[in-house]
Amino acid sequence: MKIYINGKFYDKDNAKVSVFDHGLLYGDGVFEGIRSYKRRVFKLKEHIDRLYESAHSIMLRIPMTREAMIKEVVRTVKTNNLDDAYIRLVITRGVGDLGLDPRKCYAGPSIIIIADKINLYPEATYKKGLSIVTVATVRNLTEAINPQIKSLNYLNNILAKIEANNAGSEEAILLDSMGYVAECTGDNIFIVKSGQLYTPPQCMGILRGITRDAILEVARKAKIAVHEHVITRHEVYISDECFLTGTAAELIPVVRVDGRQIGDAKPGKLTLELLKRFKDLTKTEGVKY
Ligand code: PXG
Repeated sequence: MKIYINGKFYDKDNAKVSVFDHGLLYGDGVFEGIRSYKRRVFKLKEHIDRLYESAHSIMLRIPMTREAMIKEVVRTVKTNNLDDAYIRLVITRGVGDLGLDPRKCYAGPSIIIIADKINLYPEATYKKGLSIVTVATVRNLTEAINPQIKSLNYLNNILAKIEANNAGSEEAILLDSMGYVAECTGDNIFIVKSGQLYTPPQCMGILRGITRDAILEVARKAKIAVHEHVITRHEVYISDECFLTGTAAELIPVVRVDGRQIGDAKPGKLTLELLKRFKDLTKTEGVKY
């Protein structure tokens, strides 16, 4: 495995950053998780745009154009000779001192690209569906750390994941401070009711997932009515189908929420239809290498 750090490739054992890097000291930085399918990097431009928007929001200037970054991502998957890959792109504030002042990170950002494989859940879970729980940890407040910023500080999500794990579950639903459904720890959430698709809107304090947008895109093309609308837990409980979307998990059915059975406790018909259409999209969309 060859890992890209600031323009050079290193073996896994030698791919290192300083203990003074503010990405490590403070979680000061941004990242993206990207997938490639059959030598096509899926929605690469969208991921790079989101990365630069996250960076802009935290006033981290990435010392490379978006076009050059796209080339470096492609160069990294090519170098690793992977047909299907999970790509982790990490930009940290870089090396500073032990104070948190980002102005003192004189060396500038560290750019890291890792291309590897990832299997978030075993195949059986995709067939059976997930059982998930709502957790007490509220999603980060938009006015504090906007969930749209895909920052290196993921403690909000990790705490929710720990709560879910403690309750014997693989995934958590986080609510916003008003009690509405926001999203999961690394995925967006969808429900189906009477043949129509619902997902919380971007303004709800969620990460606007690229897989979420791709599902909305294929659903609209399939003439399925889609609503970006606030959702309560009650609406999740009485939904016909439920599923989660994310780059790592792709599209995973949910069959139980807080002990309530969803539909007939099997991956739903529309869920499986959308999964098929999503898979088809991954075959045709993306930057080739
Ligand atoms: N919400 C949050 C909070 C996320 O972190 C998504 C939604 C889905 O977004 P995309 O663009 O991937 O459709 C994410 C994705 C993991 C993992 O291991 C997930 C993410 C990042 C890193 C790891 O599941 N983020």
